[in-house]
Amino acid sequence: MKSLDKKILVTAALPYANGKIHLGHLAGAYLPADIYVRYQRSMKRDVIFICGSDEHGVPITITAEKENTTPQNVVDRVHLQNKATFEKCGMSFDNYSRTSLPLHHETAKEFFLAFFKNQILVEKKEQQYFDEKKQKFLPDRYVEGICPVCANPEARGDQCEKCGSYYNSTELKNPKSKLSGETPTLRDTTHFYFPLGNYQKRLEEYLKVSNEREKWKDNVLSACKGWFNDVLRDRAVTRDLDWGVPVPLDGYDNKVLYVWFEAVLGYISSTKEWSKKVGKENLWKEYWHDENTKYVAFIGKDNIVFHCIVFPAMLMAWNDINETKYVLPTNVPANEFLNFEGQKFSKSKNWGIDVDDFLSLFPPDLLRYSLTMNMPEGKDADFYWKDFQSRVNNELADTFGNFVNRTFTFVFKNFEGKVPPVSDALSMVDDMLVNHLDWTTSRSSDALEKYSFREAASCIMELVRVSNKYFDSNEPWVTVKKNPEQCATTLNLCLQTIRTLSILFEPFIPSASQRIWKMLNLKGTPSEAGWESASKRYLEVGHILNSPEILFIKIEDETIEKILHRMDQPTNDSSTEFTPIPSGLGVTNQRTNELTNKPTNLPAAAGEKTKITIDDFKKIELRVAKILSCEQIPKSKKLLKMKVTIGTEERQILAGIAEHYKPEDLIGKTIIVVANLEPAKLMGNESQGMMLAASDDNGKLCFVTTEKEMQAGSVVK
Ligand code: B3M
Ligand code: ZN
Repeated sequence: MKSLDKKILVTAALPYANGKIHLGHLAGAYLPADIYVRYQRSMKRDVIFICGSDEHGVPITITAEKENTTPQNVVDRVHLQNKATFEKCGMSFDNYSRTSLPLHHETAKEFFLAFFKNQILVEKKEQQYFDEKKQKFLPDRYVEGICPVCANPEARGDQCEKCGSYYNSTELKNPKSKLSGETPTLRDTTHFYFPLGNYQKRLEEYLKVSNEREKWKDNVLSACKGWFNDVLRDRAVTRDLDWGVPVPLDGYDNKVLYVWFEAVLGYISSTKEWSKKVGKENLWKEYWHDENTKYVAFIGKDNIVFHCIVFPAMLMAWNDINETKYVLPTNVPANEFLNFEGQKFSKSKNWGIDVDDFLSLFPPDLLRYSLTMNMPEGKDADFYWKDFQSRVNNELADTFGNFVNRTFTFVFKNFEGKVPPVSDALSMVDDMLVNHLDWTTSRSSDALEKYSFREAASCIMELVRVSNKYFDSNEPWVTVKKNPEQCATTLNLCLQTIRTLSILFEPFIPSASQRIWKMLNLKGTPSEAGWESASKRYLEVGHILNSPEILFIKIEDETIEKILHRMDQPTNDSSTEFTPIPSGLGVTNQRTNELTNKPTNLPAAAGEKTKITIDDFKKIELRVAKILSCEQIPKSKKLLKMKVTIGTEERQILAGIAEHYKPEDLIGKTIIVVANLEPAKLMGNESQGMMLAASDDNGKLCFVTTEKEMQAGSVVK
């Protein structure tokens, strides 16, 4: 283990605030980044961990259009949702910012203007697809068509997901507007371009030198080589859109900076925000403007070109024209993809599981551990529920949990719950265990320094296996009578090993580690004790322990079978099964007449029902609620069961909207509920309230929400 004085800046890709974080995102960028940062903190190094929501770009405006709301509403909701998800799974960001903040806009504009004034950018007149019906330009994903390279019929305007090629949307065959479905026309427009080619030589040199200083991952190097095989083309840094960072020049209304141009600068603005929050406004400069800073950017493989080529080139361009220089990434340890049960995660195909849903079933440590052991470090990997179950049961519960539990149980039974004395003369077997503590600490450290997270975790789990063998071969249940001194030594060393494991496992399974720390009755946290103290035998003889608790509960076959069974269920269910709808006041399910396009589901006239007084109305307690979790009720095609918070308490509410919403699309949503309705039982489940909804022209039930984000529990009147 070498000491390191320099500052460490760690960033993790800013997820788009248009959808939930799934297991693939976690395994690709966030989990490795978090493990790395936690390890560096345990090494007592000066490290900061920066992330935030990427709140601009076409994916977000498209989501807003789909949801018939504004991009701001989408990002407000998803930002909070993703931030909460990350917290739940233990991501220890120092700052989680948002690119819609003025601070970020200023940062992005500053870069753009510096490039513009120094004539780095090139303005080009060009033709761009335009939707005549909607009177809008169609940048990026707003156009779909046939891929010019592989003929994929569903290629997007800027990139083909099938073959990975990037191209100009005018190269697409049979283009269609995503807004209207019509064939777009071509219109003149102007855009600013960043001349990436001018930096190609220096970029190649930068990668070569960086890789010599600290080995870069082969998958990253080969992706970059692929880019360098061609001459790097100029890249447009503006778009005809009204959502994003406005181009800060007169006469460029309705143009914004291209999301990738400004999103990478989000790392800088998020660090600035962190500086402000900790009350040291200039602190961010000590990380970004010090050439000795070690800057590690964690990303998934689809972001490689932006982080290894585009972003460094932008920083080079800035550094060429400014006194204050930015540090370039020291390493970009991108992971490959994680697939789910043999297929790509896909929102549109409803394939995969997001982190929130996962955490409603299992605790975060189980997820963190299984994803680490199966991390797509060098090549794609697959998440299988059965693998997950066997890792949890065999490794966490039967191996690790068992070692901790048998040691504590034995110490409580035979040594009054105190750390037993250790003999001065250790046996060879004792020595081997003690040496293994040292060896594991330094080997896992080496693995983490080179971003080999699987190797590090496997090496620590190997120590658990060695410790279990040590316990078995020493037979303390025999020596307790025949050789009490030896028995005490065995248990002392087992407890010391548990302390070691608590420190070494902390970056991977922080909450289990902290619970062990508490069982050991130690002050502070494993990380505060520090990695370098891990192999030291710091538990004092006679130290009083806390009683043991079960660390990991095994996952039953039945639980996994149920999950697998649910995955097999078709999502589009055309059955006519009717379940009473405990949601929606006066809602019918009549369909629209598609020929006349007239809404046919409205009641004849409003106010037909018996008049009620304001006092009657006041009897109904309407509250703003937030959906915390949501699932389909087995065997029911219509009913969804959700847990909502109404501020002061959580309620279970059943709603007959399964044909209109997927459970995962409802989590995090703000709804209105009748909070004082008599509880009712539907298909064996209690519903403690009713959700308000209305039918649209097509008979689709839409839940009622508030115009702006509000606190759960607010009274609706
Ligand atoms: N938002 C793409 C993604 O979520 C993009 C990353 C930005 S990193 C500056 O994968
Ligand atoms: Zn293609």
